[in-house]
Amino acid sequence: MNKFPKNFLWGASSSAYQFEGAINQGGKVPSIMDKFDERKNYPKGITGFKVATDHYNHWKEDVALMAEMGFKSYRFSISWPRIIKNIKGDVNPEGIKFYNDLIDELIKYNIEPVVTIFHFDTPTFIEEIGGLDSNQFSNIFELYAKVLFENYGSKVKYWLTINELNMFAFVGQVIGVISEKSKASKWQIMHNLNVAQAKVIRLCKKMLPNVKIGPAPNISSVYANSNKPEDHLAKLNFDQIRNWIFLDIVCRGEYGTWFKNFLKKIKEEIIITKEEEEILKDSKPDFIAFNYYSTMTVEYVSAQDIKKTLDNKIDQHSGLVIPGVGKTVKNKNLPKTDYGWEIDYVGFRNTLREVYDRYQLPIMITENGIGAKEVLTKDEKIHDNYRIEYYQKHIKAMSEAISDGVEMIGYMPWSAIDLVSTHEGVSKRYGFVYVNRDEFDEKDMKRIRKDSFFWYKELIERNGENI
Ligand code: BGP
Repeated sequence: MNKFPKNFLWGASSSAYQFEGAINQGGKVPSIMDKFDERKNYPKGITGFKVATDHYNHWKEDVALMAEMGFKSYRFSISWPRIIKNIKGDVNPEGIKFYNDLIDELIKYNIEPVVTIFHFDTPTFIEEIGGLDSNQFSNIFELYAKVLFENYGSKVKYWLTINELNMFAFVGQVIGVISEKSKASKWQIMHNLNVAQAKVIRLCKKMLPNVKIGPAPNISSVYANSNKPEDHLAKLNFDQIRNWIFLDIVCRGEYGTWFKNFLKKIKEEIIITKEEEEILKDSKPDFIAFNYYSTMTVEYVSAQDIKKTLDNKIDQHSGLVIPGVGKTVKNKNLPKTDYGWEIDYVGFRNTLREVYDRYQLPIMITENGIGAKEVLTKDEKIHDNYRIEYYQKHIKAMSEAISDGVEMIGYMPWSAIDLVSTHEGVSKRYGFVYVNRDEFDEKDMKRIRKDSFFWYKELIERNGENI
């Protein structure tokens, strides 16, 4: 019982713009993230992404650390603006070489590369065609993906389409992924991304029939705050809006009836062409990858009352309010991280069960983890027992989901090495390896193994047994 499969992909994750830095090196063109910290609503006192934790100049050392931990896989994203130079689609050879070298180095250590095609860092040249608002977005995205498939298709067996397409739609402004110039509704942006995702899945199947590709949304069980029937209804509706519409469209090829009616009710329209309908039907994934941090608890509030009850912290896990449907509330049964995210390992098992029951596809976890403020001890150590405890409980919950019957391929928590948070700076640390820099003092970027590094290494050696 509770056995992890023999070839289980133990590893960890990162994303290009949060890890690489080097925004002006190697022929990279600007991305929407390069100047995120110069926007009016960017929180004060925290760094942006210009230098990040300088993986671009430390990649060999970083891969060696992953190999030392015994990683079987590493999930990272390719930076679109490092690969493509302009709207015409001209390719940057230096960018191609950077990821070729990285992939070769991983393979040298028998680490399976798991590649996210697009993780938030839209090149600014996309604005020339109207950015994510435009129905041309999917064509430009497809051209970029083609370059990746041509260059890395023989070496990369696992591809992920778009990171957290659902968070793009819901908290895009907070995590900086939506341009300030954008005018389209969140639902139209969601749809444009869904079409882009479908086109790339279809292209992948055509060009690389032997590799596997899947989506990577942020999914979590939703609880009703009470046993009031209205709260249960809010839960069912939030399930749809937060989770299922994003997986239904990619796994079943269409938006469900509830969602179509909901759009009519709120007088929102998404423009879907006949051609898009066909593409969406014709592009099914091989597996589901998802990111899991926390569950969501909701209650019903009427459309009239909703303004009075707004929670002012809006991010990936709180502050979601949908008029006439309900709003997120705190779950008093759950402890929280330093940054206020609820910790729910039983919820992890529940979420795995729900996703598997609904779609019956193998599952890969591409993010899970705890963000914490950490300070080096005098002898340069990080005693992160809270992280060990967090992972121990989540991995145990995952092993229980396996004995419940869920088919799991891999676990790649966030993050391999410290990097910069989407909107809370570099002090919100997630890695197994500490990087010696502060918000504005870049110091020496020295890599230092945390206590969790040694714990995870041992866990991988035992293939998660006796967790
Ligand atoms: C997910 C994103 C990641 C990552 C993580 C932690 O939503 O896919 O890019 O950053 O959350 O979130 P944060 O950086 O906001 O702490």
